[in-house]
Amino acid sequence: MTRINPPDPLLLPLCEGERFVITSHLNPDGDAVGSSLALARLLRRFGKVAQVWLHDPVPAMFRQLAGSDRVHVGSEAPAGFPGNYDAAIALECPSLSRSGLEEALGAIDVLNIDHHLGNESYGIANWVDSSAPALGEMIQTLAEKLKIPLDPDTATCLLVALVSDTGGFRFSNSSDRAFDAAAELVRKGARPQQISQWLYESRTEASLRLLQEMLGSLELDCSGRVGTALLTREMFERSGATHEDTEGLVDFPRSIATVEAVGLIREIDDQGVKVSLRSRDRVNVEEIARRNGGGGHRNAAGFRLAGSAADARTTVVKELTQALEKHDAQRSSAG
Ligand SMILES: [Mn+2]
Repeated sequence: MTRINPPDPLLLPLCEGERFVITSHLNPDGDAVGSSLALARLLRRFGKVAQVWLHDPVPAMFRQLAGSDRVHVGSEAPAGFPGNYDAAIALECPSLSRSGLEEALGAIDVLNIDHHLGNESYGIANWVDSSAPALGEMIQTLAEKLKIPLDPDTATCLLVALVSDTGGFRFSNSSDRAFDAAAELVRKGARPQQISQWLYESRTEASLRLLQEMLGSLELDCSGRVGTALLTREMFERSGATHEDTEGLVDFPRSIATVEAVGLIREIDDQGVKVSLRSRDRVNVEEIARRNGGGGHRNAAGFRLAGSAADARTTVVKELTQALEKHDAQRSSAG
């Protein structure tokens, strides 16, 4: 069920507090980075002190965003934390552990803003709206509510959030609400062409070389409905690619017309692999990931497996084929 709460529970702590730490989840994506930077800018405009603190670095494609160079990165707290701060604001963290900073944040009041299903309402104030197309859209609503005007840099951060989470307005969350929000951000000075370039045309050469290697390993099973591919350590060596260069590679197998579920298997070390799963439609890959000790969303999830990449591929093909068969059975029984 969709829970829609107004931002009201947050207004009092936001107005009363003077100094805030803003954080988001591990491996921050465009929504996490864009929303954090935008909220920091808005709070400063509102006369507050705001420091963004992320466990993991801001990915290169978002480093053009205003304020990204002022993000405090790592598990060590920024100077003066927690004593000099009134509260922390967690964005996009269904549980506080998703921030990677759970222990440190235990020392301070936390305000929780999220749009994920299953948010654990761990804050002293919680605003969770699972119908929001991106967390950025909720920050935009908050700005309106607090009557803080959007400058072009803040609008740009928020449009990055929205474009990222909707996959460039292609995913099912590309609602009228998403387009309304985007129109307002463009009116406030955000430039979609610039953002597209950062998000979709800023790959490194090594990333494309790695893609070439990965595509060489592509296999289709289950009448072309299951696609699997490998990223071995040799591929990283040959292409000169790093972890950051793998961003978005898993989407390529899914772009084949017949493919409904994808498993990308990346060698971590001699001991094991990391599996990234993607699916279309109602095929639930989160179930598979959870059963294997991982997690994620219905259409995007991941987990780790011990053993070789070849063994992992056999397991992944079997799991995805079973998930598709289950999906087929549900569809036929639903008529
Ligand atoms: Mn999001």
